[in-house]
Amino acid sequence: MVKAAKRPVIHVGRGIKAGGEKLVELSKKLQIPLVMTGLAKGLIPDDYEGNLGTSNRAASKAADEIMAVADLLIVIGADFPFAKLVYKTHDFKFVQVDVDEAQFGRHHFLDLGIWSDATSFVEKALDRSEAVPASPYFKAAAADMQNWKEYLKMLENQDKVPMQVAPIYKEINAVSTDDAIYSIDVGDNIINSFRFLKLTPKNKWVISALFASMGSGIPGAIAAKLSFPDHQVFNIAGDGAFSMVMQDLLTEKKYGLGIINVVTSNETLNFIKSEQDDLPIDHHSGINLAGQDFAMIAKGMGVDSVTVTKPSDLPAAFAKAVEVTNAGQPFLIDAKISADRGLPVEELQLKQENGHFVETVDPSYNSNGDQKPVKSVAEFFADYDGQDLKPLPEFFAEYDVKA
Ligand SMILES: Cc1ncc(C[n+]2csc(CCOP(=O)(O)OP(=O)(O)O)c2C)c(N)n1
Ligand SMILES: [Mg+2]
Repeated sequence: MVKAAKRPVIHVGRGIKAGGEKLVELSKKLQIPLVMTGLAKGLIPDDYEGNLGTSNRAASKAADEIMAVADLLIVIGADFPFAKLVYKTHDFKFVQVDVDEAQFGRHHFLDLGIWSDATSFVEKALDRSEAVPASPYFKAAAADMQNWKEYLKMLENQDKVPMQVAPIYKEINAVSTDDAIYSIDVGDNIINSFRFLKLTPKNKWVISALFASMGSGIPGAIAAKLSFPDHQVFNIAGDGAFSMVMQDLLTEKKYGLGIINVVTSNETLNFIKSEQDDLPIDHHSGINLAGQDFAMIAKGMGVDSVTVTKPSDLPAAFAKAVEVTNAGQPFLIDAKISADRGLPVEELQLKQENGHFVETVDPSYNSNGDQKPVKSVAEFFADYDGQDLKPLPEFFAEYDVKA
């Protein structure tokens, strides 16, 4: 099946655990790009050129595009909760490698089921396969991801005021120890942590992946600090999610838990606002939040804190956070950010036309007219400062990949 495929993709889940490096070897050997489920983030090195990131909404552009053109999907050790959206877009052959045979065919019609744990399968596949020459398809996929990475880097270095979220993640990455633990609350921080947070197998992180329960940030961070007192621990939460559980800052204080609390305050339930952007409704509903002074609230509970409104103030704020938390006390950074929508890569669609692929924006995008109407993919990218982003078909043309 691999030999017959023109555009194979491996979709890997957290079943790969300690086998990430081996999977990279297999991906290179067979020239098959990797897409991860969210929970596999960190298990495959971010700097591997064939790692295209995560797919669906909390996603990278390259992963969504490659999934949309795949003609063979090999799912290894994954139980992808958004399979019904992503796997249903078009026909491809479907191979599932799973340690639990009862899961076979759960998310897609099965062409082949392989009953194995992920790493053993990868080891055997390495052993029994022949290397293929460098493929234009793989090169185009890697170039597409490189283009996306450059876009993210540009966003991290933007110094816009009101502040955007990317510079905050840049600073979190900069002060993080190599075994830091992150508790990511539900909302835009899921999308943004998948895009910006640097994770390796040494890091631990907790996220409410399946039920998406807002308010999981502080409890996750408290659990992390109590379980791993010697590790640096972050709680990263939106203002809506943080407000639901902020009374437990007092718990952090009472038990001397050196947690760095980062609140991304945009006065909006922004994750939901973005969904409403694409619904045919006249106006947004129930998404506005009143602004609050989280730094003052924290101080009222005896927790040291700072408010940040511009990127140039981030380094000092995080330096203070590190100093205070290293001394065994919690700290809070109230980062006032804009409620701009992040580039909704899930709106990109690809279809085959006369031997090549055409990329368009889903017609339901911006149904309620809140964003500017877009006539082309280039305009769509430009609305998110992505003037230098290129659609996947351009890379296919560059590397002479036939549909
Ligand atoms: C308990 C709960 N209520 C509602 C939701 C639906 N929901 C998902 S994200 C979100 C908004 C999150 O807003 P905020 O914490 O301010 O983060 P932002 O997206 O603005 O960064 C909502 C209401 C949820 N996931 N969990
Ligand atoms: Mg918010």
